[in-house]
Amino acid sequence: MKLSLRLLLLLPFIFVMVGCPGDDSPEEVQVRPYSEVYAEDIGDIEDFMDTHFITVDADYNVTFTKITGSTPGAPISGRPDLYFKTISKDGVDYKLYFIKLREGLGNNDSDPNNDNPTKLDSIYASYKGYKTDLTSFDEASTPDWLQLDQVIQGWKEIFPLFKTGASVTDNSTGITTFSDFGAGIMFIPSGLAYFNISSTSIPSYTPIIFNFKLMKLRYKDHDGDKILSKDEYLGTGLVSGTAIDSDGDGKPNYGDFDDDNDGKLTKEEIKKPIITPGVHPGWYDFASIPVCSPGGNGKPRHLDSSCK
Ligand SMILES: [Ca+2]
Ligand SMILES: [Ca+2]
Ligand SMILES: [Ca+2]
Repeated sequence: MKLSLRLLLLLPFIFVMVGCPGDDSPEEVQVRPYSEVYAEDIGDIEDFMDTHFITVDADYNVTFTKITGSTPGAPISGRPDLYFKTISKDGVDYKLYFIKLREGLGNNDSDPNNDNPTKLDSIYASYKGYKTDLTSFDEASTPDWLQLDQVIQGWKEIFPLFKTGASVTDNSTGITTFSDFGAGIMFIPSGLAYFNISSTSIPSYTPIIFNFKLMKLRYKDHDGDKILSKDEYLGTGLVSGTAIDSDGDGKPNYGDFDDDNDGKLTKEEIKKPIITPGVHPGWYDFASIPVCSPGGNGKPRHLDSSCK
């Protein structure tokens, strides 16, 4: 758990400092160009997918095997459940490949809008990470809670495409059994992972592979205004999008205590909970927050600075 969290935290430094032989002063090592590294990474990933196959057991545990004369198999690159998502970042259009072994059926509360995490939320997931030589650098064989706003970008992009499952806890043993969870594999170029950051288990500029299972999620409320961050970030319930900054002060709504900059805190502008049965119990239903009327501009009252 501790190792997993430490590995997945992406530290925002740009230069690594190394000692120079015969000189006590550190030397700055220039970071390699993103496009140059990506060309190598995607070559490694696509070569891996052409030369390996996977086997998946009944509980969605994955084994990777190199295709040889004695271990024949259908390459990953030909699988019908292989997809990719394009991520434009640092001047590179990254191809982020993933396999949907099972999208996940969601929890069993009949609400389809609370089964996918967003890139801001907490997930309860098991996973195993590999380099393309199939050495494993990290594993959580039983699920851990992880915060998607604090992990590598590859995870932020892929987990929202999957759904959680259902869980049942045996009260006598305390053992929880999961079913119908999302399960997949992602192939991450280093520019969407650790890039120039080097650790003992992952050298800099290393593309990495994870297989994973998404068991549960917790939607977060970063600014404590009782509107879930996913609704403040996206507004429309989509799984990808741009952070909304209603008052244009540089703080996105999910981290702004006063979204319309009218001097009243968002949580005070919405006086009382508006709860639709079955929809995020205990939280405001974003779609039901009233507009200011008469005289308002049709926006929810906490986003309408003319609403006093
Ligand atoms: Ca909030
Ligand atoms: Ca703002
Ligand atoms: Ca306000």
